[in-house]
Amino acid sequence: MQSEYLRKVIEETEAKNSYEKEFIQALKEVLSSIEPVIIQHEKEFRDSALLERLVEPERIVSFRVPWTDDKGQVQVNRGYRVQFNGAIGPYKGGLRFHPSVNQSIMKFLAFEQIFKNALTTRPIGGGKGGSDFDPKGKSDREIMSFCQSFMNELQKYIGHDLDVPAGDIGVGGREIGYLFGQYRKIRNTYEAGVLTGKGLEYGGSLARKEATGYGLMYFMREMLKANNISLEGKTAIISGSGNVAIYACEKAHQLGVKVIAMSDSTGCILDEKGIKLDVVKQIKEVQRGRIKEYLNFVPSAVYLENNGSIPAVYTLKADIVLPCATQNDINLEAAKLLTDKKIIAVGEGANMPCTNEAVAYFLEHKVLLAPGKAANAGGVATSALEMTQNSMRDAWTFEEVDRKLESIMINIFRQIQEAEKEYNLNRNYVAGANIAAFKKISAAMTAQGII
Ligand code: NDP
Ligand code: 2IT
Repeated sequence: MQSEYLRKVIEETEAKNSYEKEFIQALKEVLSSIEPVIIQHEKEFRDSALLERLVEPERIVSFRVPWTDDKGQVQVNRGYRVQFNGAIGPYKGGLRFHPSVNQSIMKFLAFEQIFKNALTTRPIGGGKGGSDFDPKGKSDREIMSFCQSFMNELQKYIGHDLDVPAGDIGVGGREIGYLFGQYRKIRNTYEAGVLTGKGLEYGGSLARKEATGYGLMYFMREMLKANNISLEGKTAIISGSGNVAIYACEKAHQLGVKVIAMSDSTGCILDEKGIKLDVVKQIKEVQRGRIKEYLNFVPSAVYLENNGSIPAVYTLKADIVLPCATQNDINLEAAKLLTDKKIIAVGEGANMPCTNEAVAYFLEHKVLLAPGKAANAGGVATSALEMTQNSMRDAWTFEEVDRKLESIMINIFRQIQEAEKEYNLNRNYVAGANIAAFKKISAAMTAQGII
């Protein structure tokens, strides 16, 4: 590393947050790749402590969430909201309900979100929240009870011009409904734009549910096109079978890609004839079951249980790999295995699904890598479109929202290409995305003074 200033900021931030490994991982990936811009503006950034301010969240709240289960037993979880950077607009980012949630995971997600949101070109800053609550196996009544208690506290910190949460792992339409209802009851006002991912009956946007997965495939099409490769006729494997995975699969099929495998945290299904998505939707969206149940509908498919350090889905062979589950799903070992199988491209539907070592390996071996903060930005971009519709008290058609989403994804790829050209990045789209986003964020922060 050439920049003394950059090295110092990374070292000091790491020392100060040494117990937050996911946050440090995200920080290092971003900061190391924006060095060419830092070098150009080193004195200005150093004098205004721009990087020191960038790595310190504007605000973090952590709170107690007591709720009562169906047996009458009181349970206590921990809730979070990280409001990382509001220079470009109200804090915006999802809520994650998963037992693994802790402050490090919240901070890495919120940090990534600042850059992702900048790339969308919509006026939204970066935030994230959630809880270590585990929705698996809970009744609807328990989910509602938890969501209401969570909102009792969260409502103090959010608002349509302040901070606008949405879904993420474990938070979908059902949870957003309960959260919105409680916010409305407590505030005694119909503030539609305070949450996105709402139901269509009460202010939600058409195509928001589909947006992250669809956007991922629009981005992949652009990236491959720039490398003279067509998506059509390719095969793909997808990790995960939640919101992002399902709609990535749907758009992949529409674009002529055959998806042969999907997974959940216990294992994957392989269907060489092409995944039957209506079956996956029935299992995951209606029954809230396990991916293994696919075999009850399609007996010719194969189920592979996870065992060992690589999720089973990554031991399969395909042209395109779409990690749409969770962070650090692809480690170096998995990256080597996939590269040996001659994959063409990886599209990060999830946030930080590849370890930094895996990213470096893919880049070194010329696997085209679509970084999450660009490739999965379609979800939050469409959330911003939902906010716009809420402000206008209007509702656009599916086609209108989808068209806007597509042009946002094309524009994100263009911004990355411009950075690629300007800084000679040679198809390193990870660096391209980080640089394009950082230029915008640093300009907004500089313009607003030292705050
Ligand atoms: P869902 O809760 O709908 O689905 C998550 C999927 O990932 C499930 O199939 C889940 O399996 C699987 N999974 C596997 N391992 C894990 C693990 N260790 N922890 C959590 N989940 C695991 O979430 P989404 O589809 O909304 O989110 C998937 C990813 O995409 C996340 O990284 C999220 O941050 C990112 N993302 C989401 C956006 C959105 O709009 N929803 C936008 C941009 C990014 P199981 O059921 O077995 O837990
Ligand atoms: O990671 C993400 O971008 C999301 N979970 C979506 C956030 C949003 O506000 O729609």
